[in-house]
Amino acid sequence: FAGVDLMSDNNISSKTPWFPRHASDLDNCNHLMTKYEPELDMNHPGFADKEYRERRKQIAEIAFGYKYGDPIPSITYTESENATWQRVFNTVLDLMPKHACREYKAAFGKLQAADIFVPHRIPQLEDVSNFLRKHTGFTLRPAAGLLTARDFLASLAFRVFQSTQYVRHANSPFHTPEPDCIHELLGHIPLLADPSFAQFSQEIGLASLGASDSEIEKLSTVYWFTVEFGLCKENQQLKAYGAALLSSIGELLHALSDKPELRAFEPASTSVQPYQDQEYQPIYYVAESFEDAKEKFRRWVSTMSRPFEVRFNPHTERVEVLDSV
Ligand code: NLE
Ligand code: FE2
Repeated sequence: FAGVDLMSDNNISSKTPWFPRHASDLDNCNHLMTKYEPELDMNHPGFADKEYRERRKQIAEIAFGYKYGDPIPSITYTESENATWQRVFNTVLDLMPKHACREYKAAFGKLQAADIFVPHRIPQLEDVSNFLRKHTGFTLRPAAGLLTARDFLASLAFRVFQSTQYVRHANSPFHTPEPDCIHELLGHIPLLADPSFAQFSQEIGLASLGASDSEIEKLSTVYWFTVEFGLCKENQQLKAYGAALLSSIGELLHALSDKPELRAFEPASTSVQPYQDQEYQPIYYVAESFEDAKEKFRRWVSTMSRPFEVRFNPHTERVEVLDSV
């Protein structure tokens, strides 16, 4: 049928980096980048806070112990953690009507209606995962911290989003360089409930499977400037859809001010733009729409060098490898 052959495993060259073939293989995709660990980074607001570091360790253990199919253990958040959430949540409520893209606002409303997004308590990942499953088939896995790009992107191929569960330090509620559950929840979750955006996220993931290190670098740069820091147009107006903008009032206002440089999203150039992850971005990329971003992304991905194609079979949660034709 149509010149497509399922390849046997032997046909993948021995030079192809290992990649997960089934959602349960993601149990092996939890390698951490160590650069932001509060233990190791002197600039981290939690560096000198022993209690905070203990709490982080305790919550990280949940992620390390997690296996495919387990329900995500719930966490009893402290009063102070819930208060941090509430501070950020209220800024999102204020800014979202004017500055967030329409898909974000629609999903945010559904999360409120489902009683998952409320001001006074941090949502539990298990409830969020069940919500997403109903809307786009995405589910969550707990992650202990910032993962390597290869592991993180691979999970997206299975419509699995690796989510941290700890909370940012109470001293830096409005901007943190590392992901935390407030960023995941207020930044990523609403759009993962949007079908078009979910598809875009999965396609970045599929493109990453078995890719070379330099291709992973390009794909994670595209991810950075779209899923994390993307701006889009809506009736000639600029709106935010990037998760790191929507979870940080500080950076959102910066992005929409006249300070940064704005460029049109064009995967070939966006994917090689160097970036830093400590301060606000000096450059943002503007997409015409999710559909347009997807189209451009597809065209660009087809120029990548991988000698095979992949497709995800949702019935078996398996990635099938196809000989490219
Ligand atoms: N800067 C974001 C925030 O403060 O919510 C987190 C970025 C994670 C890549
Ligand atoms: Fe993120």
